[in-house]
Amino acid sequence: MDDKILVTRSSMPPFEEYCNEIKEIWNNRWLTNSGVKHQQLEKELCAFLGVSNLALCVNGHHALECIIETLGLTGEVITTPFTFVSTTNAIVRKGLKPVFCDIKPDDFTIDPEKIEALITEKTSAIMPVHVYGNLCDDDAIEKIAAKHGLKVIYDAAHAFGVFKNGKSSARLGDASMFSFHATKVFHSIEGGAAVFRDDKYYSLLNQWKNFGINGEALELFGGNAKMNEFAAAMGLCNLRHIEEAIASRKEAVTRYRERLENVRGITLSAVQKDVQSNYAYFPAVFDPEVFGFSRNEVMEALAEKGIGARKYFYPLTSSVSGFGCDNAAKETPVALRVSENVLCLPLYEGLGTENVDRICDIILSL
Ligand code: T4K
Repeated sequence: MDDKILVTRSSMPPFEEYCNEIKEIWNNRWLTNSGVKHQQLEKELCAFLGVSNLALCVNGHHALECIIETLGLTGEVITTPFTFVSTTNAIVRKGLKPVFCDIKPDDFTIDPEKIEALITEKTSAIMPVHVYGNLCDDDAIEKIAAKHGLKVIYDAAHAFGVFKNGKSSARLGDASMFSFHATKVFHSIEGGAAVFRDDKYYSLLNQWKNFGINGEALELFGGNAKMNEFAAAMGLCNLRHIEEAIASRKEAVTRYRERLENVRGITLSAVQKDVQSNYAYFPAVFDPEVFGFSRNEVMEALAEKGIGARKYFYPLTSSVSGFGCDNAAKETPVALRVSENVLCLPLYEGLGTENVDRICDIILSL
């Protein structure tokens, strides 16, 4: 058993495998700007995700900003406040207004039944989040988007390697953003990617991520969001081990469910039918009235024993001052309730059932 358990722990390839992967970079001294590792990783990720285009970026956040720029979004974007603050920040930083929609209580993704009431003549897109790797109700969302002529951009930061009836999460919507941060199921230390339904956007995104440069022409006010070769090399190594990583996470999640599924006052995320999960996070919602302890008390009890659970996601991103959405939390009551009661329990490759049992023993002996 591990002494100290944090909410997650980066998966690492064998040390020699990474050293071997970076040898070529060392020798050719080509360290960034679409080098050989970058090109190879884009190709391998396209094959893994079943897509025809994928642009690597320095991180998921900048991939999302570049997608917004590439698609030329304007005005208002309907999204949820129950996410990592990056989603909302990207919208605001690109000069758009986030309009917050509530989430479903069972899987914490955007509630499609509440979207249409939020559409105005200024709405240009819907940006749902596949939170914890739970897939949004894409059929319902895309029907609404088609009816109103809106783009759909998924924040798929948590959904790498998730498939629905064999179809990859990367093939939903007009575009998807993935995060390859060190804390994710698949990582390249820092990193991210943009995927488009329409291949024509791939080269435009590459322009946005590289100062707007197109040959000798300077056509856009782009920034710098390029992935370097050492990050791409880490991605290549980790991709070889992705099945093992997911299988190990699945073992831990299965054990958590066996121990916590039927406990009164604890609600676990619904298991989605037809979805092959990546087991990215393990959220548990504690009802203090029924369970007898609040999630803060559970978190403190775990912390006393060296176990770091985290409040992903608290507070709601709509509560950030300056967004001009002061009442938003009241307008998304489900998101507010989940945010105030949810705790993500430790989950990572190699956590093991013994550690899961130790965590559950602490929770269940409160
Ligand atoms: N959209 C969504 C829905 C997201 O969740 C995220 C990122 C994004 C967009 C943006 O994608 P990126 O631009 O990041 O690619 C972490 C991550 O930094 C962030 O990537 C992630 N979401 C968010 C949910 O979690 P913190 O502030 O909680 O990370 P930190 O440093 O407290 O680390 C958490 C635990 O992870 C540590 O206790 C130990 C472990 N860890 C951490 C690091 C940095 C490792 O094992 N290795 C490491 O290198 O934000």
